[in-house]
Amino acid sequence: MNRIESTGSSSDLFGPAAPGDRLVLGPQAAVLRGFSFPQADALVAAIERITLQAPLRHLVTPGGFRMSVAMSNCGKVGWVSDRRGYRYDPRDPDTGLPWPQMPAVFLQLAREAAAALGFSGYVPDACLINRYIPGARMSLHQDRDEDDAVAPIVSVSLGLPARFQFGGFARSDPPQRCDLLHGDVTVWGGVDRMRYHDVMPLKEGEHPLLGAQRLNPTFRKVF
Ligand code: MD3
Ligand code: FE
Repeated sequence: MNRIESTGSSSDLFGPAAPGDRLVLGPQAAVLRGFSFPQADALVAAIERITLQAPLRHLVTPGGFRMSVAMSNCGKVGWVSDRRGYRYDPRDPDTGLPWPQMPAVFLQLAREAAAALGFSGYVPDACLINRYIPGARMSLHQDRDEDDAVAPIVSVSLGLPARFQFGGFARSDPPQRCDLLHGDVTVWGGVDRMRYHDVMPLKEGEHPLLGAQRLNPTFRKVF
């Protein structure tokens, strides 16, 4: 098995994306290639169930822009945005209902991926589910709405590939790039937790399991 242990000294990291590869992005951040591939069908089925109760929707930023990524959540709290700001909310503002429970297959995968980077006993409170269609993007940001700034964010890529860029701790730090493929899991914790990152506009395509979309459940320890 080909294990990439690059520390990312060049600005573009396109390691061969074979299942089992580990693309090292920082001391406490890596892409685990194909880590969720065995569970992909179960993950997609769980997302379908969750989004029946809590439909994917385009949130509005505090600045008044409609996000191109559609979002939903499961877990104790969910990430939401509106004109008042960003926050974690125990209820879905669209329905007034609690968010759907985090499925066991989500918890297990997040725990195993976090453990692979040395974060043992990871129990996320929230899972933000992102859906990209061609053209959708996520602009440069840090994830700083969680009280726990050390516990990792674990992110699963399903469906069409996405060009992901991750920078440093200042907005202007030059980013490195990598493509996130179906089945890949990324883990970002500790010293890498506050890196700036963005996702380039999704390219057109047709994925055998998911069609013209990318689904990206991202696990967070909020409290
Ligand atoms: C680096 N999602 O939901 S996943 C997000 O692919 C988000 O949809 C992207 O950024 C997506 O906030 C990126 C990879 C990822 C997730 C969280 C991170 C990278 C991260 C947190 C800190 C640094
Ligand atoms: Fe993010």
